[in-house]
Amino acid sequence: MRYHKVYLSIGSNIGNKKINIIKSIIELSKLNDTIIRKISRLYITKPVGYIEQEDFINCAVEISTKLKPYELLKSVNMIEEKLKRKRVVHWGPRVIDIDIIFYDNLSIKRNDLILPHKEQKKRSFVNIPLHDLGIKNINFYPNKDIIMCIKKENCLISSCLLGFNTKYNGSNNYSYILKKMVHLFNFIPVCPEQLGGLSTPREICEINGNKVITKSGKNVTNEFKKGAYECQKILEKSNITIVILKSKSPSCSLSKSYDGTFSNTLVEKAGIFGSIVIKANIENIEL
Ligand code: PH2
Ligand code: MG
Ligand code: MG
Repeated sequence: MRYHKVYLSIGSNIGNKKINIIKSIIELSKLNDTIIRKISRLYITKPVGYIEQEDFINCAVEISTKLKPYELLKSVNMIEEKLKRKRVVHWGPRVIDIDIIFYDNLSIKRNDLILPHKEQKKRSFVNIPLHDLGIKNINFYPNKDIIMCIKKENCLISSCLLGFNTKYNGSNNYSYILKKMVHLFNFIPVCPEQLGGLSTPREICEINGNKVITKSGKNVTNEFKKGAYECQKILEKSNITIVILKSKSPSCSLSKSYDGTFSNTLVEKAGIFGSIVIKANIENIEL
C-alpha cells in the first residue's frame, strides 16, 4: 500500500481556537499509517456563510497517509468527536472542523464525500493556508475572509519532547510533530528534574502520596519541588501563554502518573510541575 498525499483544512471558532487546532493536528499524527508533512501558518478569518458567529482560526495541513478516502473521513470525524466531547455547546459554531480538500488527484462525488472539497475554490480561508504548503496551480476566487496571521507565542515545553537527552535514562521522548510547529511557537525547553539539581541519567522516580521517591527508596521530593519552582519562575518571567508537557512524568504530567509502586500502574494525578501549570490556568497540552 502506498502513501497518498492529502490536504486538510482545519478551522475552529470556539474556546481556545489555537489550542483546538494544535490538538487536532496531534490527534491526526496518531492515526495509523499517517504522517504530518507540513502545517501552514494560522490565520484569523471572518466567518463565511453564517456570519453571526465568532471569527475563526484556520490552517491547512499536508499529510501522507495509507488510509483510503472513507477510512480517513471516518478517522477525521472521530477526532472531531473526541475534541468536541469536552465542550458543553454542541450546536452552531465549531470547536473543530477538519475537511479533506484534496486526496491525490482523486475526484469523488457522493453525498457524504466530495473531492476536491466542493467549496474549495470559493474560500480564501482554505486556499491561502494551502498556498503556505507550497501547492501550485490552485484555482481560487480571492475574497476578503482572511484578516491576519496569528503571531508566534512563547511555549514552555518539556525538553525531552524536543529530542534533548534529559529523560531519566539519558535518552529523550522526541516527537517529530513539534518540529513541524516551529513557525507557530517560540519553544522554551525545560526539564524540571534537571533544574531541581538531579543528574542525567538519574534513577527512575514515581510520586507516592505527597512525596517523590526513587526506585531504590530515596526521597527526592525537595529536588522535584525546586525544579518545579524554577520552571514556575520561567513561566512568570517569559510571557508564556501555552505549555506542552510530557505525559506520565512525575514532574510534567498533566493528568496521570505512576502510583509509586514501580509496577507500571497509573493513577489520576498530575506531576509536581504539571500541578502548578493546572493551578495557574495556563493553556496546556500533554504529549
Ligand atoms: N467553516 C465553515 C463555514 N464558514 N468560515 C471561516 N472563516 N472559516 C471556516 O472554517 C468556516 C467558515 C463550514 O465548515
Ligand atoms: Mg467545513
Ligand atoms: Mg466539515
